[in-house]
Amino acid sequence: MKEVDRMGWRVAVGAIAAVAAAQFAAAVEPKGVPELMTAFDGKTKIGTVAQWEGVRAPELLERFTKCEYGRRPVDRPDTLAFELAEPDKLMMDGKAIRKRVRVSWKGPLASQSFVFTAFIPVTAKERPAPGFILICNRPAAENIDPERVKKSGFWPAERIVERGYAAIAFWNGDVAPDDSKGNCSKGVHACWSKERTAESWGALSAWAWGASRVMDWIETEPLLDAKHVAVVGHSRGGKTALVAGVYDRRFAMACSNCSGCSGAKLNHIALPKSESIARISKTFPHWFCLNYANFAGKEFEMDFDQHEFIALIAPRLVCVASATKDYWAGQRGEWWSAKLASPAWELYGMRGLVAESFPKPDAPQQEGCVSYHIRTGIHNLTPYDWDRYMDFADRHGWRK
Ligand code: GTR
Repeated sequence: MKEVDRMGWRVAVGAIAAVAAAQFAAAVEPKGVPELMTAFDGKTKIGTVAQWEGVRAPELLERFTKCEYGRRPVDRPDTLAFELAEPDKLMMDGKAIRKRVRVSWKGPLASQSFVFTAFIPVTAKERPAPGFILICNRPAAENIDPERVKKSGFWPAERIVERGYAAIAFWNGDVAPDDSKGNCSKGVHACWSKERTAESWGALSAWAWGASRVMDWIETEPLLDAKHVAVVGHSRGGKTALVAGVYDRRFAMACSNCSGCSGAKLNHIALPKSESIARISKTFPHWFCLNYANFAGKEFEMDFDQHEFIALIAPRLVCVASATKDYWAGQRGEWWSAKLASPAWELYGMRGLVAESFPKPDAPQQEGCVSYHIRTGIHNLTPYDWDRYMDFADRHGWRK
């Protein structure tokens, strides 16, 4: 390599590293963020729970439904049914009862079913157990093995049970395929419609709908404490966990791990290394309603943003988590959403994210009703993250 080329190469590498470092280390501030507590009419200020629940939350929910995640044709179908897919089994050295449940439904156009797994601590016989539902977006056989031959840090079921929580999981692809070319024409989408309109529900909404059907079963299961159930997901699953928490108020907590763009990440912040709406709506058009693509390149012009989506979960609990090397998810944007959502909790006399600034790695901010942590490492869901989610539930008395 000629000396001049080598220098050019060094300059280029240096420039890339500098952008990444600046994005993470420097205090990049959001700009022009839509005001959570001002209604879309630009005049009405929201200062009470009644105004929030009567005016602002409904108009925000409608905005996110119409413009981002799409409209569901149905909530709980009348035809919904549960049956044991296998007899119950004592597992994990006698510490957990395993249940395998098939949930089925019939829509106007087709029928469908899927099986999920629940490991319930045996102590639940004395007192119903709180639980965590994982929306698993990684290969099921390796990550949510019901036989526990394959064990993965993505779903440390033994650890979850040991800490007194039920570990429940299903595979997102069993509800609707994660297929960018499929145009939402299979799985649960196909049970209700053959056509996809601008506002039709995308895959994120469909997967979250699946989590709600698991919740329907939990409400029938005496070993489980349906009032203390969290929904957890990573990456596309982390976006889905927020959708589940927003659209189904039975979830007492939503844990959004490394969810990034169209999940926890704020759009009104310049993080050039992170995913954009243009990119996500092109690569994964099936995750959203078709209207979402209209916002490509318009991040700073939008009159709604993801902090407002998180706020819709108030006054329930939310966990947002990032990883130090996960620039694609835009860590500071994830933190800012958690921070800027917090006034919604304050209306209820509670606290949201109690933190003045972006934390150091591995120093969780868990004092209020919104938890944030950034773990050292890459884009992943790990036992460290799970422990923080369970710490937060413990803190809020879930195992009292
Ligand atoms: C990426 C996508 C992200 C994130 C991730 C995942 O390719 O750009 O938005 O969701 O996939 O789900 O693993």
